Amino acid sequence: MARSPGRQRAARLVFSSSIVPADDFREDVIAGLSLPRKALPPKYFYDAAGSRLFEAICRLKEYYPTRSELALTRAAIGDIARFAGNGSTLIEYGSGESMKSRLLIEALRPSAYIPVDISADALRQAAATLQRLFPWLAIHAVHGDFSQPLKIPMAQGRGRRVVYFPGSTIGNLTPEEAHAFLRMTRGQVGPSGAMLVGVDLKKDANVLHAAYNDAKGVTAAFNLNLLARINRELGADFRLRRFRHYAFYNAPLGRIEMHLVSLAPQTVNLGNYRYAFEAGESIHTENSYKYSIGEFRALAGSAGFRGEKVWLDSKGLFSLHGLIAA
Ligand code: SAH
Ligand code: AVI
Repeated sequence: MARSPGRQRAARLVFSSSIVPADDFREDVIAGLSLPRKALPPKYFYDAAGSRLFEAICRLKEYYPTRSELALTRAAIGDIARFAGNGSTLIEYGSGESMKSRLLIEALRPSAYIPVDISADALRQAAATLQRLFPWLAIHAVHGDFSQPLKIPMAQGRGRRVVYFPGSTIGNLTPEEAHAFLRMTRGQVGPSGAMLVGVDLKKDANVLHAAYNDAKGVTAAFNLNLLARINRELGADFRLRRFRHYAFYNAPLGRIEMHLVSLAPQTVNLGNYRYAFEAGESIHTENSYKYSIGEFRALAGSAGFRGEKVWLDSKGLFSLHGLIAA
């Protein structure tokens, strides 16, 4: 007897969380603000408000990475699907709204799709939308943090394992962290596995500067939301008007740096902790590394992958690397 569509959906979408809502956020904020050069981990941008702001960034005219990666994926989807293999188990890290994944799911018809994201709200919404769009697809959404060793529920899937990591989220890791992450995924996909990684390319610093300093101030709001989140969740008393978004391309290190700069001498309280800021002192909130094709292939090679394919958009702004286990 045929199952009702409602029951079918319920059976095919599983949500699990490997994040213990512990004091990690508080501890990381205290540790970061206690450094001689204050810094906060970018993974904390993504509460519900931060995920919405990031989605707004993706639609800005200055923010070319999303448009470029979508265009190159559409243009090369047949080749990308052949590379990854039909019926694979598709694991996506930092899946967010799973926009690009839709193209892959249509073309690959994976045996299971396992999106992993630290933002529970974005993940739930994306998984529900995908389940409506692809009722045949087994989805196991994992609320998790990929900067730590993570167990992925592979049992649902069959076929080759393919890790998808679009958006150049790998650029938000230091090269050392990216190396550790690639080693972890190499272990997860095994000797016959593959990986598809979206990587933003080095380019004219003016183009980069505009992408992280948009005219509407959405990137500034995304950056400042980190302080708003610390106020909301940890009861700190950051005065947002006393900090300004600052982003620039650090050419020697090949990365965009985002900072929040204190506009005046001030102190900020978080529980029993008190942090003094000088005028002009900054909190370093994000790096976004840009890699040439050769640089990224060397990094992937050092972690046990071989660069087999690379696809570019027509303007040569963004790359998608097809890696296979070496
Ligand atoms: N893949 C999407 C979204 C990129 S934004 C795209 O290409 O447009 C980065 C995504 O990674 C966000 O959804 C964010 O919540 C998630 N993320 C950032 N750090 C993370 C971490 N440490 N663990 C898991 N997810 C993380
Ligand atoms: C998610 N990540 C790749 C974005 C980037 O471009 O580094 C985050 C972002 N930060 C500012 N704008 C977008």
